[in-house]
Formats: sequence, structure tokens, C-alpha cells
Amino acid sequence: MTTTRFRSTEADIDGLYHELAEHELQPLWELKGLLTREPAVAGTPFRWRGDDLRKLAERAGDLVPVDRGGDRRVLACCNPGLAGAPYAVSTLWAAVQYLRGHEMAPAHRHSPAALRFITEGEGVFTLVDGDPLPMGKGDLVLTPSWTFHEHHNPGDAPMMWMDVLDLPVVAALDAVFFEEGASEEADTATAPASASERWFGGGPGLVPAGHETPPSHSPLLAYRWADTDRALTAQLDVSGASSAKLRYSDPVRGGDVMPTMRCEIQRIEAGASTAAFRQTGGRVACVLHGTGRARVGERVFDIAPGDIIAVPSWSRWQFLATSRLDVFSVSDAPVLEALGLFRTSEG
Ligand code: GTQ
Ligand code: FE2
Repeated sequence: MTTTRFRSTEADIDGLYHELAEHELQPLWELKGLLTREPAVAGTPFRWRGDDLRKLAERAGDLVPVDRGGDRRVLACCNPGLAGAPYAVSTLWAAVQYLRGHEMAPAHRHSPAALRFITEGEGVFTLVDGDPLPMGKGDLVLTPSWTFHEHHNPGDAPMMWMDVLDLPVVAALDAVFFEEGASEEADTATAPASASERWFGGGPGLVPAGHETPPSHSPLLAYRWADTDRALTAQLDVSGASSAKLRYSDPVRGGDVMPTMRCEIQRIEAGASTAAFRQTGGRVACVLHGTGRARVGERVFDIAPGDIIAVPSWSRWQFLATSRLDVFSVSDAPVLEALGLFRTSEG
């Protein structure tokens, strides 16, 4: 079939393209790599060693005061595949924060949500909208979107922990807001237990009747290691399996702890391994106890306590335990689920 419609010359086409550019337009037929068969993921599998993180954070603690840059002494994990962006995977910020004895990180709030997971030490407490949350090894502490938070270290010993924020997602949506707050004089040796835990962490399956809950995040702001450890032990006991996995949940609604981040913890017995698994969306994992190997995509990392591991979207990941492993991880699964984009595959 012949047509007269497409008898264009090179000059005609060049002219069109030139004018398109002048009008801030691009022809789709010349664009590559937009609709890929599978996710085209920029981040790469990566592992930051806990030993390195601790040494470098200590050095920053000796050299840099806490007030310089964003009120926090924080080292951001920068995935080498992300062209210098300070993100562990394209959708998650992960960092270590270091607070020396008697230091205070002043109050502020921001629309990105944050959480902290503690792999060693204790003594710091964070005030979340004024509610004091002590931080200790194995605890998960939440700072939901737009809640004021400040960190206090009333003791002599320094403390370090991992921060994870949904900052890249909020930034991609052009919805980042930040504001400073008025810090409280809270440099006391012992903080009282949080109101959040007394209301919503009273006991398994028990929540207060008729008490108001925040609309979009868990009313329970701290998940304690003693409870997590007990639940992992019980699950291994009842299942007879060699690994156990828990999801941290909103005790009232049963959903994820915050609208953008899913928190999970796995225990893998010595000599055992988890099945290879992948999902859409990024994940950041952190080793609490034990040693072994993490296979992520084409990479294999030896892992030890304090290590932070980046699992980019759609990368297969798997743990092999040399000694019993406890691994905490955060993913942006709730975002993908809410948008109908969550996919998983096993094996
Ligand atoms: O502790 O408030 O890692 O605002 C990044 C931004 C920690 C915090 C980070 C923050 C914080
Ligand atoms: Fe913050």
C-alpha cells in the first residue's frame, strides 16, 4: 500500500524536531527506556559495614558539632548507582546518627516520616511531640510525618543508631516541608515511659476502647526488643521452621506502622537460609545479631551486626546464617500496595 502522507525529507524531519524542541516538546517515538519490560533500577545492591559506620561516626563526633547542617550528626548511606544522590535506594534514605554524651539534637519536624532502629547501646531518648521514647538495642522507634522530634543523650556514653526516612518519595512528590521547633529542657538521667506505649502497648491484642488514634500512622511509637524477641522465639517454636519473620503493625488497624514504610524483622537459625525473594520497591536491611551472608541481585556480602544493606527494587535477596541472624528491614511496600504496583516473586 502506498501513501503520500509520509514522503518527508530529512530536512522536513529536522525542521520539525527543531521546532518541537523550541516548544519544549519531545516525540515519544525517539524516546528510549521509558516503558521497560521490567523495572530499570538505578540503585545497585550494596552493603555498608557496621564497623566502618561506627568508626566514621565516632570521628564525625570528635570533629563536627551537632548543630552543623540540619541539626543532626548524620552520615547518609549513598548508593553508588544513584549518581551522588544521598539515598540508600532510590526511594529510601538510610543513615547512621551519632550523639555524644550530654548532647542534644534540637526539635524540628518535617513531612518526610522517619524511623530509628538501634543496633547497639542505649541511653538516648527521643521526644516525639513531647512524648519521651527511650531508645535501646533492638528497639524500633517511629517519628511519623510532621511530628516534632528531638534527641537527648543525658548519659556519658555516646550512642549511634540507624535512621530510615521516606524522604526520596516525598521529594519526588514535591511535598517536603520542614520547620524548626522549640526544644524542651529534658536532659534528665531517666525519661519516664512514653504515653504512647502506656496507651497502646499495654498487652498483646489489647487497645484502649474509645481512645482517639492518629489517622494515618500507628499510635504506638516504640516497638521494644523484648517483645520482638519473644514473638520471634514463639514463632520458631510453633512453626518448627528454621526462620521466622514478623511485620511491625499498627495495633489498632493492623496495617503498617506508617503509610509509606513497612517494617519487618527476620530470624534465621545458624546454618539455615531464607528462600530467594523479590518485590517491587526498595528495601534497606540492618543486621542486629549474628553473621552470615546476604545475597542481593548478583552480589554476595558477608554480613555482621550493624551492617546496612541496600536491596534495590526487583532484586532477588536471600540470607544465609552462619550464626543465628536477626535482620531488621524497611521497605516502601505500603506505597506500592496503595498504588496497585506491588509485585512479588519467590525463587
Ligand atoms: O533525626 O531528625 O537521618 O531530620 C535525617 C533527617 C535524621 C532526625 C536523619 C532527620 C533526622
Ligand atoms: Fe528529623
